[in-house]
Amino acid sequence: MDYISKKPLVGYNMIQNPKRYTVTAALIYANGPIHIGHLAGCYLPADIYVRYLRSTEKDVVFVSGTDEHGVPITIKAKKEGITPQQVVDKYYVQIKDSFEQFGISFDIYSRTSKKEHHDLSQQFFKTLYDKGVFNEEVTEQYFDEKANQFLADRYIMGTCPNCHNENAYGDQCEKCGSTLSPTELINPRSTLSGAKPVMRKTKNWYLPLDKMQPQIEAFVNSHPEWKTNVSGQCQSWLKQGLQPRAMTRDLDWGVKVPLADTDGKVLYVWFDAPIGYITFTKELLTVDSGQLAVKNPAILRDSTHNPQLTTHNWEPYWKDKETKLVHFIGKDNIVFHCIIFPAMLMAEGSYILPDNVPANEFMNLEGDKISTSRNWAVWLHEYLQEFPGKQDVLRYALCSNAPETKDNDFTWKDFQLRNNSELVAILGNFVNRALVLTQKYYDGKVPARVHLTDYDKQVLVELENFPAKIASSLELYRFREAQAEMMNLARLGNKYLADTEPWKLAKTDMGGVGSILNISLQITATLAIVMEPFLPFTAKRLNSFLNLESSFWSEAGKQNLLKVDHQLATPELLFDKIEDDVIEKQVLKLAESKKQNQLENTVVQPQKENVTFDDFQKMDIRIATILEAERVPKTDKLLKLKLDTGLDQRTVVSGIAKYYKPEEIIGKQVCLLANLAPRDIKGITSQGMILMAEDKDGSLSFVSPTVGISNGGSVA
Ligand code: B3M
Ligand code: ZN
Repeated sequence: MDYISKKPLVGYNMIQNPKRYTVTAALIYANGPIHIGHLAGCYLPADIYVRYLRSTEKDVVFVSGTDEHGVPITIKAKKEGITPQQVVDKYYVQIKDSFEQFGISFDIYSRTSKKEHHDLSQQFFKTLYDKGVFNEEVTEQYFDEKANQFLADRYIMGTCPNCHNENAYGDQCEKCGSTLSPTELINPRSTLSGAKPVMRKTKNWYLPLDKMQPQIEAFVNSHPEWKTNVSGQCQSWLKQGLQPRAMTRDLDWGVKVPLADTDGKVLYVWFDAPIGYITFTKELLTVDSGQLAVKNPAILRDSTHNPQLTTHNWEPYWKDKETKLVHFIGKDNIVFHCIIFPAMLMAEGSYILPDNVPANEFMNLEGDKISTSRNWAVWLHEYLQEFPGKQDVLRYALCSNAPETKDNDFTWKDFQLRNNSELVAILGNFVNRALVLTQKYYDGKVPARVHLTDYDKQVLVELENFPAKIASSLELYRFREAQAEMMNLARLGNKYLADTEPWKLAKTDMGGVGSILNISLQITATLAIVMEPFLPFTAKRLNSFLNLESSFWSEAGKQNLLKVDHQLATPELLFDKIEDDVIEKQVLKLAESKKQNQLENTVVQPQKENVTFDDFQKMDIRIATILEAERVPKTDKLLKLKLDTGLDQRTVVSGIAKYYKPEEIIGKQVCLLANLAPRDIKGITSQGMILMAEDKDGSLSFVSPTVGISNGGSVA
């Protein structure tokens, strides 16, 4: 295995002054719409980071797309009764649209079902195969005889050997987070037919992670700067000892294995998906009708200066050691991006390895894990309909609470508070006061700084320091901290206006007013730059109020970002208050969804033990009519009923008060278990029991004859 020994064991350390950046965001499965958890966990931090890099004029490509292979897609297709291709076509469009609407500014958003991607993945596989990297092994795998199919990954479920969760998948236990292989499951069952699978022989190709462990360990250990949640997971994997992992599967949906006699076999989805990052970069930077689609000014500048662009332009982004490769993902994808994909890249030999993998933990919703199957989520496409134009509010609330170091919780109350007490009361309020006062006293023209107090000078110094503070948090992937610092700049402005009260000073010292407003406007102009990564839509509006083209980060903090006499446009409010009823509606919607789900998931009670006919015969069930009904005092469940049973008139206490009002049920015919031994209930002797039908949610309804029957008629 000389491809292993030739590699140096050190030398992967963090890149200091990268020439360019390749930033990727996880390729989400195209099997459903996306929700706030996706945004908070991966796409929002990635977008903030990339927008910041573009603002600092870095050469960066931002690459993502949908993962259109793997069992999650075929399972969805089966569930919806459509083909896998129809599933991915439908969700690709919806997912792409949601990202666009939220301003996630990918340079390319592509899909793994494209031919170019199949070609590159096959070529990658073939290179490893030709180098002799894989172990070719015939093993026994689970096979579903009913469905006539091997059971890879999510086609098989069983009990997790680590935490005993009975619903662990063949590739992963979602409860304890451990990664599994199907043969480790206790009591395996097929998710296709429910059948107990049998073992059948099949050939697959394994990546020998065990043999590569020293090299992978050296790579991981050369990155002590990685986030602790990321290094923690890597170390625990390495400690357990890496195992060879099959890079092929017996399935018919995916990238075909590029070897002879491999019908019915495809590449493992976690083999082809990360290669998608490379394919999409290639697609982006391949000149098509002379135009590059990138959003980055640095790359665009190069491309206009260099009309000789060739199809090899993508290569530096994946092959030059001075490129910083950063993968944004959620925590469930850590092992694939920190161990398995790097191992593939090492074995291939011509690519760079990730410099950082700033994975987030999970975002919960109102104290409960977000779940697609339980419909416990805030869906982005629904949010857009219900809060049109408020994308930045959600971006802000999610970033404020981003699960950067531990799982965190999104609540609608917090969302409202972030909007009303921060965006409206601090940022919006400051900007609005600065702009409106300038309209009022100076017809919207930037006034000069005439004379400066010590306070004014101090504020200018603080202003100058802000961009670097925000930038250093961003460089360390601390997005919450960075955004909070941005808000502190607005706080500084707010306090400055409150302390200096230019509206009062206007009566005595217009020179002072000019200085204060000039400084406030310089703060506002810096805000427009430093808020852009977090609040891109708001930054755009603010620039239009300031009558400015957007500026680069290097301009931020400067004292004369706005020149004296520069004409401002008429301002509007940046944010507006979100009222209680709007929030209540959302909370109610979630409660509804929970209720619905509980209903759907209530299982029908299993059948009781058998009884003999004689046992049944012992029960004397009669038709009776309710003559009187009243509530039993001091209880909320019980009604005291007087019944005509045909045999006698008697009293029965029944727990139906939640479902029936006394006056509604007089005259109603019911079934009575007449020979139940009398019991004392709340001091009343109850002679028998009324038969009730119970629904899934516990609600009760009488079991009554459909036509009138004489009282005392027996039920058998
Ligand atoms: N599709 C898992 C997911 O959607 C997987 C990510 C691939 S990233 C290369 O969470
Ligand atoms: Zn488990």
